[in-house]
Amino acid sequence: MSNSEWMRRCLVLAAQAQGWTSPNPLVGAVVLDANGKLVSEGFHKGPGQWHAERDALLKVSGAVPNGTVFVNLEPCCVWGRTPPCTDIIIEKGIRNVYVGMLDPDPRMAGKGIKRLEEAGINVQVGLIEEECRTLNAAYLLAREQKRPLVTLKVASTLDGRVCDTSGHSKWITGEAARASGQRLRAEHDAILVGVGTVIKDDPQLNVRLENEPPIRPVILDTHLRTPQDAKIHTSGLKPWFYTHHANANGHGWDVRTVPLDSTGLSFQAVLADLCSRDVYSVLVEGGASIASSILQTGLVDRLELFMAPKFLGGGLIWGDGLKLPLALASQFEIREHAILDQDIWLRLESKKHV
Ligand code: AOF
Ligand code: ZN
Repeated sequence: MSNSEWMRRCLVLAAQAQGWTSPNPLVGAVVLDANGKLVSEGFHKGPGQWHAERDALLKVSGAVPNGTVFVNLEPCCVWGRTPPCTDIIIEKGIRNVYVGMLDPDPRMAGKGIKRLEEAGINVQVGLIEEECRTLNAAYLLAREQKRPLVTLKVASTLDGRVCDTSGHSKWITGEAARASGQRLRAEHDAILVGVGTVIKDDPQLNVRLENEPPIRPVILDTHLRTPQDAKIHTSGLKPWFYTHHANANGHGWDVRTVPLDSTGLSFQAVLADLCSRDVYSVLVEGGASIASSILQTGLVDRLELFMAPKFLGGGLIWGDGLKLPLALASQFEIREHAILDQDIWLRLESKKHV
């Protein structure tokens, strides 16, 4: 296998913990012996658990003299919840370390590399770096821009309708598309909807797959209109509310006040607050109006579009009212696509990112 292929293997290993590691990054590691033969693999499973390099190296009894380690993120060099990975790499007699990308965490940011080099290890930084950045896009945004990754999920008809003229939106897409929606929830730290969706659909906003990480419901509720008996209060993690209502703590709910801007509650302020609470990825679901106001902010990093081969000719259109000139209209690039039963699935990414 080539060096790039070993690094790609690290990404595959790391991705197994998708949804479980936040606020930590997704990291995988591969260990080769002096002859280039695979001796061990590992990955980081979540906060407090071994980092990828330690997970892989602890599976090897004894040293790996002149061995090689591949890891998609710079090894850490300080004590956090676990000991520094640079220590075990040095102790095990490793000679070469291939690092996918530097860790923007200020405690590392090149210091991990320096520590290894001072110990006489050959270190190469930057291998399939774009792919490494994409896997950890949420971690990187949080560290570098102090905001979570924002994914907008939309289920629509061919003509972009998210409900019919009577407001009915329940069965736009089929079973397979809905299952993908559940998977998306499992991969994000929080799910965000507007109060309109809570009142209209009374959703549970939880993950209904087995052995999947929980998701934090976040409700944008300017006037605190969420009903006391809404299902989100009981279906999983305690919801977090953002409001501009004066009497924010009247119900004993978890409510924070944010300022208003031209689109309603300041989405920027909500994102900054979520990031400070270790929410590094947000799935925005539900509500044609929330889709419009969030697109307006230009802060959508990913778009997950599920389109049913149905035509309504009436009903709400997502993003309606934005009225962008054509020059500003193409903000996204298609990254992945598939047909799920009868529905079209597109994963798009903002051109501004990765
Ligand atoms: C690595 N390999 O697998 C991970 C790294 O306090 P802790 O132990 O949870 O450490 C968290 C920090 O360690 C995190 O912010 C990031 O800088 C680094 N994570 N580093 O070499 C890993 N998970
Ligand atoms: Zn580490």
